[in-house]
Amino acid sequence: MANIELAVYNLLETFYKYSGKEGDALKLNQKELTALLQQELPSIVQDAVLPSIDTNGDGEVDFEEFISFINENTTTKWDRYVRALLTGKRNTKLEVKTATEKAMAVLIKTFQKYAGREGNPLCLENRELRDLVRLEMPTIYKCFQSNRKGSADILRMLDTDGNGKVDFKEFMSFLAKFAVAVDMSVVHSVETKNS
Ligand SMILES: [Ca+2]
Ligand SMILES: [Ca+2]
Ligand SMILES: [Ca+2]
Repeated sequence: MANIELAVYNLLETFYKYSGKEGDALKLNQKELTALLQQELPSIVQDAVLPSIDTNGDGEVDFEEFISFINENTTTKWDRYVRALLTGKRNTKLEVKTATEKAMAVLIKTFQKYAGREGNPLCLENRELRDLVRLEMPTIYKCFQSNRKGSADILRMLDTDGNGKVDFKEFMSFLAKFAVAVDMSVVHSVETKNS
């Protein structure tokens, strides 16, 4: 499977592995969240408490809240990674001890791989973006194709500040929306069928 899509599926899988342990199977309670953070995200703040992730304040963490937490932390990792690269530090490795850390590293490395081909090495220009979506997110690419949309439409959709290129932050917000859409179509369609 394509890198980016695989990373998104890994994040989904991790979330439901922990949310299914007790109580509401589609949400993480404090205990499940703590277990997930300790076992899957040792490189991220360990004192991340539920209220800071639970943005709708219902006392639990749903997939959408989880993915914005991942989005924020992956962007922080990217900033740190780029700063280290720019200052010529040798130690620019990303932590990849768990499947979740690996998924985050894949997002960073894949973005960097395509962004570095031409123009600004920290942003995806039109052609780079098209290739990334075509090869690493084929499901989205097919969607655009069947709606007769071209690479300019892909760029317009991701480039929220309209400067003609896609930075890591814009890429991650798109990815978070994609992850939530996958969650809706995969997990919640099963839920409706069963009820
Ligand atoms: Ca919540
Ligand atoms: Ca570029
Ligand atoms: Ca932009």
